[in-house]
Amino acid sequence: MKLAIVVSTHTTSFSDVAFAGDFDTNVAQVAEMGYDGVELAVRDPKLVDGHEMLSLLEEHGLEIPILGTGQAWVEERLSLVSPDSKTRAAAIQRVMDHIELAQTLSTMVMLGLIRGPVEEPFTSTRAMSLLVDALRTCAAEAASKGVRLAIEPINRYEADMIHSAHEGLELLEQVGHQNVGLILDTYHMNIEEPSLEGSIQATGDRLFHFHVSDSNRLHPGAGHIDFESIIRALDDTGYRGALSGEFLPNPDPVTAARRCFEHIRPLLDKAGVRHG
Ligand code: LER
Ligand code: MN
Repeated sequence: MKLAIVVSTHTTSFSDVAFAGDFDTNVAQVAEMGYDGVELAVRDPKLVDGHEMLSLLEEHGLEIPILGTGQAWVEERLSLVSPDSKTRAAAIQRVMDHIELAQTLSTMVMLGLIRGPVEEPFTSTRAMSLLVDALRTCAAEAASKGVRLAIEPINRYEADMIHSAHEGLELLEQVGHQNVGLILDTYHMNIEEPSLEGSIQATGDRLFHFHVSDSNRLHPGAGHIDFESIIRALDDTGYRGALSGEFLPNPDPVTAARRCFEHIRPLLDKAGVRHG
């Protein structure tokens, strides 16, 4: 397992990203701290030159486990289940753009907040059916480009649909494409899952990516989540992907990132699961 951290490619009002200022400076700092990779939070892939991005990150020895899409919802209100058909089409097109960038960067695309809320006059049944259709369209396009998609269950206070691993797995069944899996995030899991370790086991090989954040949305080590036990569960289930730090930038981005690294990295070493 490798240790990564979320970095926004552009400035953003998205609050759960530790690094959202100048991209080159942030990437240099993250590499200097010893991280293995950066999860790129990208509002609009058209603003990113994939080849330049690859050479910059290669210079720093950083990998890209996945591309985040949530800013397209937070900043532009693009939603895969909007009652407005033009907005839905724009959201699907945006995911297609992320898929194209992911192909250049040889990485995955995550689908969290861009799924969108259930808005009037739609019912949750109608929104779920649109979500399944949209995900099938995106999954087929991603499969043709050799890209995997990862859906993130998000807690009930931040999202209307797909709160738990169980609901995520049911959605995967409906979508019916093997290149679609789940991201689990310890912050959301702490709110929604009966057992964090049990849900990791239940997700098994459909677990494509993993977010680490403590129970209070601060860096790992600032709350009461037992990351040693989580890492053991990930290892037991055969997970070999990355752990990405996604937390509030408190007391400041660099201190929060350093504390995450100091908390998680020794646990990966202790468990003998770090492959850097
Ligand atoms: C995004 O990965 C996430 O976890 C959500 O809480 C959006 O902030
Ligand atoms: Mn997350």
